[in-house]
Amino acid sequence: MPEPSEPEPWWRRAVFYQIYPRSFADSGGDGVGDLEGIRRHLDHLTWLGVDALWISPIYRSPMADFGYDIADHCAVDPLFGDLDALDRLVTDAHERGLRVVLDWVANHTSDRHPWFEASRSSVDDPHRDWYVWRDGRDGAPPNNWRASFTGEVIWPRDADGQLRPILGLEPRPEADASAWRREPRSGQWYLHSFLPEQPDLNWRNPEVVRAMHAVLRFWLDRGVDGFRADALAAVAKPADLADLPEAWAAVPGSDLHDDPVVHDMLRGVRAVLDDYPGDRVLIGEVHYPDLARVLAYYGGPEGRELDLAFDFPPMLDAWRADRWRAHIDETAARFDPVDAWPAWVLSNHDFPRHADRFGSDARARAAAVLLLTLRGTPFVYQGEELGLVDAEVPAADRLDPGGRDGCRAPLPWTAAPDHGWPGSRPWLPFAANVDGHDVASERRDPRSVLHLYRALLTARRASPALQTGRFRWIDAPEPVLAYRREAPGDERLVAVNTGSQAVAVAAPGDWIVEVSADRVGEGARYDGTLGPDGAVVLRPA
Ligand code: TEU
Repeated sequence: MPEPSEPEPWWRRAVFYQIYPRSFADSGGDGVGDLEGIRRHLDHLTWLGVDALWISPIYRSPMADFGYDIADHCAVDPLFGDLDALDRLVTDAHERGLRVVLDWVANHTSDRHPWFEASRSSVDDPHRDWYVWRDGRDGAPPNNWRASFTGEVIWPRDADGQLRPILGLEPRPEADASAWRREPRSGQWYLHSFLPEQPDLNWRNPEVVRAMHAVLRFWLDRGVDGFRADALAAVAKPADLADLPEAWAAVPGSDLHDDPVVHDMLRGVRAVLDDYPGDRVLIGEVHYPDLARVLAYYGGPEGRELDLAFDFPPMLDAWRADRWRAHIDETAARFDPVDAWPAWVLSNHDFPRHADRFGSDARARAAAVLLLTLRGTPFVYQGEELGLVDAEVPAADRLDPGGRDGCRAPLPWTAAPDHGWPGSRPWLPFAANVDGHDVASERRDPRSVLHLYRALLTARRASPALQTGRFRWIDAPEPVLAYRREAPGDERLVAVNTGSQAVAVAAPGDWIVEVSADRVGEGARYDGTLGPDGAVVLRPA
């Protein structure tokens, strides 16, 4: 633990809100969200009570992967606005006390990035070695690695009681699943862990390191508060690029690599951030099923690396108390001894929303109580505060090569037919449960999911115990997760019923219901019973 006199870095107390900019708010009437749209809706975010925004990529991009394919790291795509719009957004957010974190895609660029256009132009080009080029094997790709997005998403299954070891994509037999593409001019192949339009950078080349540090400084100089580093497992490819074992043949290599090269890379990035005042944060997407490997990305004796890494295994698991208890225990057992701080997340722009996965509005409410009261930094994905499920996108209308359109539906601001998206029809349909789940309607209804999130965020902000306090389980029957959060002079008790029967949960002492998932009984004494899918935050009477 830090010395008591040492202030906790801001990001330990913060609640982050992920903005997927295409789908947040549109100021231009073209059906795609933009930076000015975000700026105009900052009041929604301060009213809600979040502390920091992570904005998915806003850089110049041909949009093969909707912005995760960057063609110019230091320009805003015209769809989203321009640098002035970004500056205005950062300034206005800061004036409201909101921090702004940008996405940083390290593993690859767009194939239309000038670096790659130079690299592919000739084997002698100075940029050739900025990317990963190899000769083929008798006309076949250099190794057996597969790219992401070549088939259907595999889900962790409930029935076998185990989290699937890897979440990946099932190859379609007819698809070109290889992570390599042959460039006719030289006859060599380039590596693309994701789409062919996303060639992988070679992080062993010091010029790539220097160029990327300059990119980070460009944004840090403009006042951004840090970065969310994309797809770090993909960066960690072994130097020999050897075949993967046959058992992994169907899994994208980007979900498997774990080479130390990524740790050098992250220590370098950390040094860049540490040149700037104010605890600039580095959040990593380290998509491994194994927490021990994720923890290594916080750094070690050779230096600090990430501040936060998403804790994905619970996100991809079922809504069951025993599973969540095991994940929470494992996270504490690994992270607490080395004072690493977890980042909890239920939904993001890559996976079906948890209101869908967990199967009901009531469960999504209970899950919100859990998310916002665990020890660690929570991330809220835009729209989960409305209780949105995914949009139903007919096969013929699908846009995303990874099949992820559903969770990227535009945020509904009003109950009007255009839901606050005037002008052209939004780029994707609205969520299947949009009726009654828009911001304006939910703001009028104190029992809405939106007001539940606000109440939880208000309670959290007022309670040192909920923000950074100790975590201790209390006895409760099996379908219930019950725990104390404790800081000097402050404590809370949380109980979350993952089952659909009412259950008695004794709380030792005398407690008042501060927040209740269904908003019933708040302010009253806790009576010792949780309803079906019930969840409460209790404060001492
Ligand atoms: O996702 C990368 C990632 O974590 C993969 O493991 C991915 O979830 C897996 O292959 C299953 O599809 C990041 C971004 O979040 C995603 O939107 C981008 O498409 C991807 O990187 C490429 O930049």
